[in-house]
Amino acid sequence: MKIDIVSIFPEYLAPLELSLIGKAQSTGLLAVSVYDLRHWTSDVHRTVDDTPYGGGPGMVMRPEPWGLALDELATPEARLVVPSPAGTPLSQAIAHDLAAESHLIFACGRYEGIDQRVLDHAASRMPVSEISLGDYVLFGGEVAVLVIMEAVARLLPGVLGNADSLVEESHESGVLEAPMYTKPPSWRGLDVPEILRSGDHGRIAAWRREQALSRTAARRPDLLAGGLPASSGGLPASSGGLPASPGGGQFQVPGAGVAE
Ligand code: JD8
Repeated sequence: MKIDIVSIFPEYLAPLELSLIGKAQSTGLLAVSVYDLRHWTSDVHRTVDDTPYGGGPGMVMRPEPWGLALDELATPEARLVVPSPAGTPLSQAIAHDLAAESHLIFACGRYEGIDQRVLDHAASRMPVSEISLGDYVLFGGEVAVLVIMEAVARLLPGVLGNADSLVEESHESGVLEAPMYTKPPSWRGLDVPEILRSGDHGRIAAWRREQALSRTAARRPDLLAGGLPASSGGLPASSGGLPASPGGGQFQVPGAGVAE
């Protein structure tokens, strides 16, 4: 996958050289290039912002440098990704969609944002995705690009050590993960649940499913609003639970009331 990132703070993206994304670059799974937007300015002050039309606080990023940058970086396969608090909330499904692309161009905004005509013009020659990390306000798009890159890169074949771990995880299976434990069996008076040391994989799987569902019901009932995700394997027999309801609809989670 080819990744181009344009920012007025290119050093903010240095963490992409580290760890698994750094390794994915060295093995050729990822080709990441980071550019300074000021490269596409021509005035002595290398100006990238100006006052907003219609008044109001702050500054807006000028269209000209962005237009020249995208003229140079665009390819027939490219998708433009613009982090924005007004974007579509990032999800595992969106991460999968982006992971299926061959070329992503990330535009990191700052100030009050990027002149809207940059996105409108780009949309005339490539798909454009405005994506938000969530309902809180950041200084700019750089940290959002780090998050999106991590969520996407780990879905690329060969990036994760064992792709198996992708299957069980939260948001991939539609329910939150069960609690995890490792050695020692007892720590500061806290013991690992006996069942996990029983070796009875059937009971362990049922326990983990029950833990995942009760956690999800308690912390993220919104994830269960459409019924139990098929991948959750339904409720364990011990909870007298119903099988996963393919089309969603009625189901019962211990103590969680009936979800409409
Ligand atoms: C891009 C400029 C700052 C935002 C005035 C503060 C994403 N989930 C998210 N929250 N905030 C952002 C985000 C913020 C950005 C830019 C993304 C470019 N800003 C602006 C509007 C209010 N300042 C984000 N993804």
